[in-house]
Amino acid sequence: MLDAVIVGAGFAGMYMLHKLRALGLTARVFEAGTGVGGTWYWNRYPGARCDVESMDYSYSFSDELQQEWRWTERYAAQPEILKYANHVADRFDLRRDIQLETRVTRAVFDETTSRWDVETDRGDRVSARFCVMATGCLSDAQVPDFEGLDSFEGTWYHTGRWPHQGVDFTGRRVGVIGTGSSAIQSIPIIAKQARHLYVFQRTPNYSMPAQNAPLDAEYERRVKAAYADFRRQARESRVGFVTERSGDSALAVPAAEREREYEKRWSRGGLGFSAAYADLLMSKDANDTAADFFRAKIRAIVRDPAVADLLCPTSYPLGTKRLCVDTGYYATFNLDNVTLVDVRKQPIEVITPKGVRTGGVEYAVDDLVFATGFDAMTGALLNIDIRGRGGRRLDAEWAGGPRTYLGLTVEGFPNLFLITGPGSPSVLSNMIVSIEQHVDWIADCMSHLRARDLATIEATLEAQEAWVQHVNEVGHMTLYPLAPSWYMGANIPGKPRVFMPYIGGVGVYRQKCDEVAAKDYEGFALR
Ligand code: N01
Repeated sequence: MLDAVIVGAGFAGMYMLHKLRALGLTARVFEAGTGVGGTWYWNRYPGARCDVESMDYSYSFSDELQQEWRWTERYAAQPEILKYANHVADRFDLRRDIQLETRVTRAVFDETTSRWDVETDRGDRVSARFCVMATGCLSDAQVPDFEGLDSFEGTWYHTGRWPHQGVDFTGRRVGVIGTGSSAIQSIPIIAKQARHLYVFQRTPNYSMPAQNAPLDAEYERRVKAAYADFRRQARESRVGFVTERSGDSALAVPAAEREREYEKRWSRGGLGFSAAYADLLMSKDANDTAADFFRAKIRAIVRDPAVADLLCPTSYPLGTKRLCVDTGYYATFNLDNVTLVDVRKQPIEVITPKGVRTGGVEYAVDDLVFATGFDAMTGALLNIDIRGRGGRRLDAEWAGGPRTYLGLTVEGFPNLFLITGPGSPSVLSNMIVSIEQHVDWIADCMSHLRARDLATIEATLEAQEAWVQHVNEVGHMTLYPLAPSWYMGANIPGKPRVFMPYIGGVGVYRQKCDEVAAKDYEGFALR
């Protein structure tokens, strides 16, 4: 009889476990992988690197941890982040409550006991008062249903399920399908190894140079000397890290000044570009100024004008699909051994035993890399058969898109918590900041129930409907819905088109969650 089951041992599940132990609660974590680390355990593709800076993308809950850990680069690479996750697991003795290689398949709320009955693919059956989904927003890797893939005689990979021993593409002909963040990071490295690389692009992306570098020791010292304040500012910020944010309209400044601002941000690198002007994600005209700047950059880097043209995004505003961050991406298309294949006009027809056919042409490859993304935000949750009161099924409740209260809870599913669920800032933020906020809130909520001797907490339908509407309204005040992005569910055939994350900002959202708790969990039924 456990107090809590936690699904997933990524950054969310590990911190949740640590926090529950501190409350004196018993918990078991089930994790499908052979190790901890979540995203950073699975995504081992060449070039995998965080696009939030190391000093920001790390836990803040332990000052000893944040003081003692030393990042080597401005943007940490996947192996280093995975090492950090393992360090945390050891340092806080988490492993004894983490059961690896175990996938949760079913979670059913029993109304007679007010407990969750949880089943796994290993035959475990456990009963817990609380069920916490720390399943990740981008963990359900997707390989499109291409005809002929079974017949392919080479080897194929998905970036999000990369072999642990790595892959050496030296001397091989490789095809990469997709040009999102994962592709954009891996393509420059694969191109250096491969005899020939074919990049199959359906939609070009806007990508910023990372301008990665060894971590500046003086910067590290300054941050560590005032880490508490640094973290506070991140928590109060819009996106979970502090970036120079302008309050001006892009259209209110002279073109030359705007150019200088964009140029400054381009040289600085990273995700801060969209904060250059207050209306870049609100006004199409403002956005066009930034998109034009990007297209000019692409044309200046890529020598072949026809290739440059293909690489220039034109069909959606900058930033409305996740902005990418790269090292040498566009310049890779100047290499003789790299060919960009447009699969927009002529989609991939079939995977043949020898390669990929599109537009009547067969591109022969030895290896295929699917950088085709994830069933984001809802995929991993709905892969579990989750049933609430009266046998209500989560997949049926969400048939028209996810519906949550605060992105944390679902009406009809008492004592079920989602960490960084749809309807919370999650993927629009520094994930670790959002994870810590949710874990702290959930732990406080559990303490509250204990102190008041209450069995369950459940969102009311009224509060949930109002929240869903609010999330939608603010989403639709922005340009985001103009892009067929995974934020909108548009990358998965048949998935409802709903803007899933909450764009109100990390600081504002935290305040709302705190207010709800302070008002005796307003919008919830406590029983
Ligand atoms: O996946 P994606 P990702 N035929 O969905 C293409 C985070 N992340 O793994 O745009 C041809 O972005 C698809 O084309 P289109 C980050 O939040 C972070 O790259 O749908 N192409 C697209 O180009 C990111 O946004 C980091 O037309 C097909 C690509 O596959 C998120 O994870 C690094 C296709 C999928 O791109 C997901 O990124 C990596 C088809 N049938 C990831 N189906 C960092 O921190 C799909 N595509 C740096």
